Amino acid sequence: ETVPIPEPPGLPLIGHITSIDQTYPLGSFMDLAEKHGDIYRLRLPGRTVVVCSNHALVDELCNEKRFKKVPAGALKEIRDGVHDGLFTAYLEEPNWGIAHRVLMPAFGPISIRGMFDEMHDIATQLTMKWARYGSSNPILATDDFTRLTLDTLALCAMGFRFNSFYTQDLHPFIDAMGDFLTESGAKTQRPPLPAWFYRNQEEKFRSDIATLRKTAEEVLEERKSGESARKDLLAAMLKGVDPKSGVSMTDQSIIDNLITFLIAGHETTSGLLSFTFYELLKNPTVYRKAQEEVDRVVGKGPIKVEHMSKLPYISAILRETLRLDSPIPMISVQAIEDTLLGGKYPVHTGEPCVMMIKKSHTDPLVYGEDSLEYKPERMMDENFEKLPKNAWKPFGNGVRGCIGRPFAWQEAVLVMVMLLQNFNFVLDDPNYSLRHKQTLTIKPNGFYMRAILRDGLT
Ligand code: MNH
Repeated sequence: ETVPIPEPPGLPLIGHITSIDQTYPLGSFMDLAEKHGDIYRLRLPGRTVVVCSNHALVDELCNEKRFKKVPAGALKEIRDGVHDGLFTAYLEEPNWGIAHRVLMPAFGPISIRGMFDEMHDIATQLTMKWARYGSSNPILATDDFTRLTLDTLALCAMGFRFNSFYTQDLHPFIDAMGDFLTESGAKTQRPPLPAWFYRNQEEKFRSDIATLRKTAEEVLEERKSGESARKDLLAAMLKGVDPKSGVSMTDQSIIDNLITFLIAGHETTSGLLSFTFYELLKNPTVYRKAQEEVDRVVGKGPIKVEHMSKLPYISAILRETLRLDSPIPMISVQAIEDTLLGGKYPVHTGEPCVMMIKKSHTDPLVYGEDSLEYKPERMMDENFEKLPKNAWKPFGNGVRGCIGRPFAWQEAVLVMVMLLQNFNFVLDDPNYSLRHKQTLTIKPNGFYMRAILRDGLT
């Protein structure tokens, strides 16, 4: 017995596009789930999408025998700039497998530990800035976290310094990347008018892509022309040989992936840090416990790489933030064959389905009646390990899961520790409550805090 997937009422030709808020599509997807339930289908220009919002359905979509990643929505548009780079490739594209196998060791634990000093370098720039800034000036947290994550990635991945903390205007690459990502998102929300209608946007889009590729190419050429002892991601890509095919990555694929790391890694990690500080400031008991852990484990001395694995409460905090506010709240897959979701809802081959993890992460059947509350205790190792399969998916799924997870984790823990160690934070506006801003990812909007130095800087 099959049941058709519920569809909200839509308009002929343009379908449901008017139901989606162009500046905050996630909000519309969430509202539609409230109204139409844990599974519904939308008709958008040129495509349909099935949105799944509870744990049971997301668990099905995580079955890699039945579903596979499809670069949909903004990810598909980003392909114009970075082609079959890791993040945007179709599984079948040979460059995905080559880059995946060449890069996996470079994102492994040993290699990431080797990046600790450079991560620390950039994190120190942040603590210095906030210390000098003084406690009377409001800090737009997300902006400085974005400087931090971009500079960290560029330095650790390819030995390149954007110096975002030292320059008034951001590096042209950063502006180009921001505009490129915004336009990629905007393209998916526009009515399907003839191309000339959007020609100005298209021209800007092309010129931003050119800026991104030119910068990455310069970094690549400089590395190839000199003798560098660096053991970073760029070195891994230049020297690595795919054990399966015996080939190396092409220059084009290296450029695609250099840009990809910056795209995939900076907003996400910046969002994680921003949301975490918001939650700490809204949950004083959690904040106190976090600071106690840092003071007990690290104390007043400099943080060392050995401390990284000894901060269980900080880890639980980051996990709980990613549960409630995943910077990537929706993940797209497609059915490999015609299939039934939930045993009764037919989905046809190739149809895009969305895991709405922002919703499945608060499924009361998994997380209980208090699933909307911020409680890091539920994410301490002993509880975390007992969660049902696929109940926590902020880093995506299976072979297409996040390759940068150990990188992001080390950076986030390091920065949390250094900030809690050195400062007491307060909300600039005690009445501020969370608003979201959507670009490729989700970050807090208008979240200001103040940083009060505890003693001297460590
Ligand atoms: Mn990351 C894939 C979340 C940090 C590089 N990342 C994914 C996916 C999610 C994700 C979700 C799967 C997307 C999809 O299925 O379409 N990533 C995160 C989060 C953080 C993060 C929440 C930080 C917190 N990611 C990083 C960092 C890097 C990075 C840092 C780079 C250094 N991520 C990637 C790449 C992929 C990816 C590359 C694509 C992997 C693949 O498909 O092979």
